[in-house]
Amino acid sequence: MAELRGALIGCGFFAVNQMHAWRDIEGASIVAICDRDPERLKVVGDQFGIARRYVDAAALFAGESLDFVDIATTAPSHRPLVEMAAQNRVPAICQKPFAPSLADAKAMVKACTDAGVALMVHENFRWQSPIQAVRAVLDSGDIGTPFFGRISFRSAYDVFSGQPYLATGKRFIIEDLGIHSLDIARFLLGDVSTITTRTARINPNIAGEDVATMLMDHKSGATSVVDCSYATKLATEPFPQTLVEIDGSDGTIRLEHNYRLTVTGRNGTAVSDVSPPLLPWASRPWHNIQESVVAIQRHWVDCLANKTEPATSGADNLRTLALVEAAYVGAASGEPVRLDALL
Ligand code: NAD
Ligand code: 89Y
Repeated sequence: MAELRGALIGCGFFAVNQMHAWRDIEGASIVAICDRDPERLKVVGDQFGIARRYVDAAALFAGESLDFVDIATTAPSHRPLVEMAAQNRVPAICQKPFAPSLADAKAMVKACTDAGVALMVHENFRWQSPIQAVRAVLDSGDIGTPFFGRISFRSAYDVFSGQPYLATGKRFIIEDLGIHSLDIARFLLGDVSTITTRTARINPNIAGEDVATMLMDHKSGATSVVDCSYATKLATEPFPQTLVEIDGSDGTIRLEHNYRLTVTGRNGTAVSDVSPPLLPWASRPWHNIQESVVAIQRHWVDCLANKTEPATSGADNLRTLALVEAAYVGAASGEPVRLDALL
């Protein structure tokens, strides 16, 4: 198969990981980049040796013949950029959060469906190797049918120095980080019928909530708790580890600090180390996330080659984004929110 020609739009904080990952992946390469900030364009262009540079996305689409575009900007620009990709018949990857509202996200899915182009949300946390290890245990049947789950992310890591916009939005942790935890809950326990949410803001220097606790009824009958916090000071800072507890009819799964996986099943208890590899360009503690970027982008190339729908397609991600919307509605009202009414 000829190498796929991709372009990256948005050369900011996280895009550097995506550029490193593209260099690791066979079958695709980034031939052009775009950022409305000339400084960011120069930094990333020089770092990765990309000569074809654009400050305007419309000019990028007009000037390049592309097999896909990788949109790594923040949420406000996602809808216009995805719609521009659809108009130009170019398959698109879009960073999370998919859109500022579910209505925007639905319009983006429709635009790509109508244009007949693939759309994948860069929802990478489910691609982390420790989370994939938990999924593999569930698939093995060793713990039987899951009836309870807890997906937990508690930290006091300073995310604001790298991503200052996170401190200024009315919405913070559910939209930024909890969105990943909610997606992991769907990945492990299936779709959700009802969510009940409580939030708090502990850090006085930010605008949004930095603590959220969500109780969910899954359509399978399982119950889960998704809890996340950026106000939790621990003896050992676990960022960016997601901890998982699953109880099943025949056993349990525990993914604990330092990627220790304990499975108690029909055949007794097994403990293993499911630490992600430290890729040559990666740096701790981000290596867990960085490895998942390679995995999701490789999946995208496979999907384009085989004409299959990505696991985190735009259509799939509507269900994760609906959980985010429902969580904010429920946090404001104090009431449980049914998901079917939103989708
Ligand atoms: P950033 O602000 O550092 O970078 C965004 C870049 O996009 C900026 O350089 C900006 O100039 C550019 N840009 C914005 N609108 C544009 C437009 N219309 N055309 C061209 N360029 C445009 O942001 P970031 O921290 O890199 O975050 C980007 C996205 O990645 C966010 O949605 C964030 O939530 C997400 N993110 C994802 C993960 C993950 O693990 N999946 C981790 C961190 C951030
Ligand atoms: O933006 C967030 C994400 O997606 O992963 C971690 C993060 O960078 C900060 O919460």
